[in-house]
Amino acid sequence: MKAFIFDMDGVLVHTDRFHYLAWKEIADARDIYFDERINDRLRGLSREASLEIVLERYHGAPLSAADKAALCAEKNDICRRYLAAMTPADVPEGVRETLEELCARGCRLAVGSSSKNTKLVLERTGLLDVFDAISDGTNITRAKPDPEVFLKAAEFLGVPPADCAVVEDAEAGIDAAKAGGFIAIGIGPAARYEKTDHSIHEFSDLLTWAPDLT
Ligand code: GL1
Ligand code: MG
Repeated sequence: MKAFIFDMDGVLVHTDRFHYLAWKEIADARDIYFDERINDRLRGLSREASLEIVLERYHGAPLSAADKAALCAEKNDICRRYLAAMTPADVPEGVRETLEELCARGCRLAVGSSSKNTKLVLERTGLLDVFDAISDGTNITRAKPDPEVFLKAAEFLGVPPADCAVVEDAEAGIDAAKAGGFIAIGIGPAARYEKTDHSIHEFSDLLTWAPDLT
């Protein structure tokens, strides 16, 4: 293992809460039933794919592509207000220290996130400089469970997928990692998923998997 590729939302930072609140506001305003269980199905999916799941409970007039684009834009505006208010204090304990230790051991580090707000979040939380490469929703055409976002991250790092571990909290992300030929490490909900190669409970547990390449 020479490199680690991290999903962002739900792994590096708990922005999943902000995505939930934004979708909840969109849904409530239109009498669409939405709860945390439905929200769990959105993990790792693109904004557009998430909307389709939210709309499963929509019973109003048919929506055009332009209506759906407007809903996605409105959700993003709400969400970005939360994301823009983030600070380094929003990085869970142990995350920054673990990333720095992986760096010190000579491991290459990348982010692989479907989010188009990846750079905003990493800037606000002071994590941007820790990574050698960022692959996100702005450089892909197919979101997870397609492996494109991780394959691009590996390409940016110059490390073959078989030598990279992907760290994910979402089943869609574990599926993407396996489809791309990566080692899949699951945390949170993905730690209980049968396709996960290794499960961790704390972010710092990664140090037990990380080689010292120095
Ligand atoms: C999109 C979705 C989010 C989440 C991220 C991936 O982010 O909207 O709910 O699934 O992808 O973690 P964004 O809207 O920031 O592009
Ligand atoms: Mg995630």
